[in-house]
Amino acid sequence: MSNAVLHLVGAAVGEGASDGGCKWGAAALREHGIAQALAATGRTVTWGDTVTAQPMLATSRLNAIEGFSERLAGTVAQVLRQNQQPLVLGGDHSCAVGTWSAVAEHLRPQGALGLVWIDAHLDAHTPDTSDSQAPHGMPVAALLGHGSVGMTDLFGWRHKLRPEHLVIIGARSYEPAETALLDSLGVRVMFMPEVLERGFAACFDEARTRVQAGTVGWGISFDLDGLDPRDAPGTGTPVEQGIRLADALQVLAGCSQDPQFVALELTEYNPLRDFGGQTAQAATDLVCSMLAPQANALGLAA
Ligand SMILES: [Mn+2]
Repeated sequence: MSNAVLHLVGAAVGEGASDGGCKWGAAALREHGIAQALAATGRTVTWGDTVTAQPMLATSRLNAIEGFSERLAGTVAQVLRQNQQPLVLGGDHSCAVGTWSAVAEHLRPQGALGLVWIDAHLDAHTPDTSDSQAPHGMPVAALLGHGSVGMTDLFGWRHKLRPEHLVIIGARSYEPAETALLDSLGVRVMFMPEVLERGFAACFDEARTRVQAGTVGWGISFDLDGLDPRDAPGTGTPVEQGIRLADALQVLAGCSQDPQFVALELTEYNPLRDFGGQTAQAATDLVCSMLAPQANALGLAA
């Protein structure tokens, strides 16, 4: 749906993380000019509502994220009903629950959702396994149907993602409970040593093939901490030795051209940890590369 109107949705949530700085990520990217940069690639861009987490109305941090997820999901579902393409800008990664629950709900009458998850972390904790109890470490588990009902059962149904329709790329910081869950479900995880050995291009190619098999639509949830902190220091939870920005820009260029590409989410931009706008620019370049109407709009190889 590369000709669709690109509809930016801000996800102003930091309550899912221990350091809440990501709450200001979407506003900072907007200020940086991400919408204008996307328009300059030739896309028609509109910026709809920013959905804001409201912890003062909640009984706990988890409860705050549950309420936020429901409201974000409602907003994204409305974008999809208008046949527009959502670009959700986080926000800590707990926003993925709302984003992808809505996409799964939208696709449900036709079939299943496929998802490529690029991240330094596995985000596969549940409230039963998480020491920090930070909800931004839980969205993968929730989308797979594990965790608090308020995160797993949006739109009144569970298992938004089937394990074989998910591939995680770039993981290098995780806990045994997370690998135990993902192993038991059979989720394909490309840990960072594999990415370094095979190259990001080969890994993404395999991931795209896997998430397209048996699904009717797919998307990418890109946690900026999947990138190497040398290229993107301003993230919620940076981890050394990640995917290099230049590789990501080249490999992901034009990926939204695929007719089954439904939505993109970019998360964990923390402007309080950025230096000179380096990470904001990296985020802007990334979304422009992925969403440009032609793969070579930035002079990049297809
Ligand atoms: Mn994440």
